[in-house]
Amino acid sequence: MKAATAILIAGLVAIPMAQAHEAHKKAAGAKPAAISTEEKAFGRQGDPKRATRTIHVDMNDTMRFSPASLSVAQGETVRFVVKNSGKVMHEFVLGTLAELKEHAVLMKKFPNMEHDEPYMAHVAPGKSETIVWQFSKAGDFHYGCLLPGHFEAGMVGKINVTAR
Ligand SMILES: [Cu+2]
Repeated sequence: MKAATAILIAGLVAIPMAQAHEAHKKAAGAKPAAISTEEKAFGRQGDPKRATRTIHVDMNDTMRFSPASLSVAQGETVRFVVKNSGKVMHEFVLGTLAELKEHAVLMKKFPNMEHDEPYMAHVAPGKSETIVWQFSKAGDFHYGCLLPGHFEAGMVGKINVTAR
């Protein structure tokens, strides 16, 4: 009886997670050519034609981003060219610190979680990926590598968006 209850509870917990994962996958499958108008707390997808600045970010197996902090002006559209100089997979995910922390915990529970959003770049060893982001809101935001253990090891950087 107890075991049955435990299974039932496990099932109830697992379902919303699975659904969240499916939503992630759907978004990844249909990568739209159109630029998303979705406003996040840390900005919105940028139009590559409007990028006024290119920032190169390097990732390596010491679990660090270089540079580890950036400053941009509110409204600025930035092209991030993210290079993985390491021998293992890394990723560059923009967000608020709270969102990144939350996501890192989820990644630990579901290490095979696959997703793609305009604010993240998954970069294979030796490769570079580009994302374009518009920092429409002022504040302190972050970028992190959410692969299991990387964020916790200190793979996180800070972006200060100065108000206009
Ligand atoms: Cu990493």
